[in-house]
Amino acid sequence: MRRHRSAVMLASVMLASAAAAGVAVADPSGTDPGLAGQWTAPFEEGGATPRCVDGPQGKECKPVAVTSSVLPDGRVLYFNGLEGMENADGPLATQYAVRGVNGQARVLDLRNGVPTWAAPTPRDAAVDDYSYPGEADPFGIAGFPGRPGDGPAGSSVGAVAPGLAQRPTSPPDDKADNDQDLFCADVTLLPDGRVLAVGGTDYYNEPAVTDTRDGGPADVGVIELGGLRATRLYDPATNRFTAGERMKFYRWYPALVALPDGDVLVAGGTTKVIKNTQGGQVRRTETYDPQADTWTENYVGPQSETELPQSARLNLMPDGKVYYFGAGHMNAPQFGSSVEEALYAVQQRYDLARKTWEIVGPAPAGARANAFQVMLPMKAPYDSADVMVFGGNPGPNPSAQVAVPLATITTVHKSGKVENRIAATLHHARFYPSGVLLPDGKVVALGGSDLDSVTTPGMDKTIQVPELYDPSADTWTPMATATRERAYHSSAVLLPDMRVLFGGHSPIGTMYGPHRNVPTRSNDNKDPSFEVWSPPYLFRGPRPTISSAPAGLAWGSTFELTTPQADRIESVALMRLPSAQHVTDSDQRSLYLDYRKQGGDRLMVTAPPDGIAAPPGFYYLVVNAKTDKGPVPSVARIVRVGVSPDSARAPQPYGDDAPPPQGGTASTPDESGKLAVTNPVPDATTDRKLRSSR
Ligand SMILES: [Cu+2]
Repeated sequence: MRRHRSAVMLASVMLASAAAAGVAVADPSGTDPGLAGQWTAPFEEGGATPRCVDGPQGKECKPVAVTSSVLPDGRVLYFNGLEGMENADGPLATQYAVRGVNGQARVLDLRNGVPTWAAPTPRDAAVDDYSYPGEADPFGIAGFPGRPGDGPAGSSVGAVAPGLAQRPTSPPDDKADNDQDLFCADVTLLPDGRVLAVGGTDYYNEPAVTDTRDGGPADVGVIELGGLRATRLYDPATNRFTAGERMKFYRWYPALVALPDGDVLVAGGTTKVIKNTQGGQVRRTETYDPQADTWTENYVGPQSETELPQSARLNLMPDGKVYYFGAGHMNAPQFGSSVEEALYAVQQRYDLARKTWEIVGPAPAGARANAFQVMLPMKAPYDSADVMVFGGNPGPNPSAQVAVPLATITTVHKSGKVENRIAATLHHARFYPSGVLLPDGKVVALGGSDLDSVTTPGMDKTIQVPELYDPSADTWTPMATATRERAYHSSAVLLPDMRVLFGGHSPIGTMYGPHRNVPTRSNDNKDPSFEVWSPPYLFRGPRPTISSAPAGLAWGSTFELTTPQADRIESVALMRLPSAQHVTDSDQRSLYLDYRKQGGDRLMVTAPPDGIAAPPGFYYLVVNAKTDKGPVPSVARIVRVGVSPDSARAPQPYGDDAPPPQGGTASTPDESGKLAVTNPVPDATTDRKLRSSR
């Protein structure tokens, strides 16, 4: 404990100096696309049409990209968060559990240069009834300590009275249209190309005194957000969500990691968010086998349990272990606090074979609330990897209100040796930023805001200037300013044309009431639009092209890649298709492959050796050509990495000279707020009628 406290003190000193350094730097003009890149105009589903229409549950608004996954065919699956919050006209604590509804998903297609949208079936991914069939709880609204592994309470009760503790803390049965919200689910792309979404939210008032949708005079109650055991699978081939086997534990904001054998690990998450009786998060991990559709609880003893923050940022590292580096969601005192949250400030690793956790040492800047984490590119033989954590606000709960411009890098070697260092300070402090790994090895930091917008929503100011991190020089360079304010609940992903799709913004209503813009602070309204950034490397002349590459790369094999620019190629990058749950994307990884020139158009390229370097699944294959201004990347071919080769030609969903998307339009930035404020919520009579007719 003593050791831990001194680490935290050291961290605060470093944070203070980092913040001071960040203030002095001016913003760029960002006018030269060759230096700062270039943004498209914002575009959204339906174009510049009203964001919200009247529906059975009140205002139905266009979904926002809180979470985005690139599919193997090059389209993008995204889904909303905090759906229905536009209908609040009073305190969210009593209203949102009644007026909130399941978030919707959409598929965005940019392959032909003009944005188009499709809705999956069902559009809110409500494929199972995830709410627990409200059993009588002897402890009343306080809830009952859950099963062993569910927080310190569950595990300690389980140790002395195993029978008593087997009953999970259970959300009661309530409104059917908001007990399967995708909000807070983590996502990963499976080796077979389906998207796995795990966890989610069930909203209910507990206690619920009266509510307007059941004909009551007002919404009176106290909100609860229950985690879900949900396993949802989206298949791009059928455009459908289906239900997988449920997890053993309820998890709100869990963390997923793709494993070397194609399985997926889930860790952490909360059973009940507001009136948590467990003293912490779910402490056990589970492993999903996508082929068998089964979850296995990983438990061999107390060392199989640990305390992690919600949405813990995790990465599979070169020693084959899954690491926690000190970053996760940490906000108000209540949303996910833990009696053991000192553990949030130490680096931990999980041994997949032994199923045990181990403390590695103090995180370099203590607990990092709401920071982004990204693994930097690896080079063959992939025996060490750097992970950068940037932005956020000092944790643990209750986290500091003010965001910091701090970046740290942790190196993990194959031997298990771990080294930490402080990286260059960002130009802007960023709460809830996004980070996207680019094919030239740089990382772009996007969005976020200056204050913790969970604790003081609506009071923060968005950072619209992206910054580019160059790992070889350890520098951050401001880029062209984005058009829209995208902070809390936005997401960014690398597209197959090596541009960056940046979308969404879904804040909590101002100070937990209706959305209202506070002068000089950010636009507090939801934004369903996207914009696309063309990085500076697209302004360096003609792009190289890949004429052919095999569709399937077997680990450890050598394959032939042909490109007319073979003489000018300076690197071959393999980048995993991104799946960004806002502020975390454990899938992002980039490998520079060894290759040799064979004469003519041919390069002989060596695939990664195994699933530790490259977990099985879909990757962008990109060649970078040399210019005197720096590398210029090709458009990606999409390849599948794993046990088996596939000599079919790798598909390329975007054309070689794909221009940025054009022709889309978007509604005005504050439109959903105007609607929320000027339109009354549906009255109870109308609402009941609509509900009974469904
Ligand atoms: Cu969130």
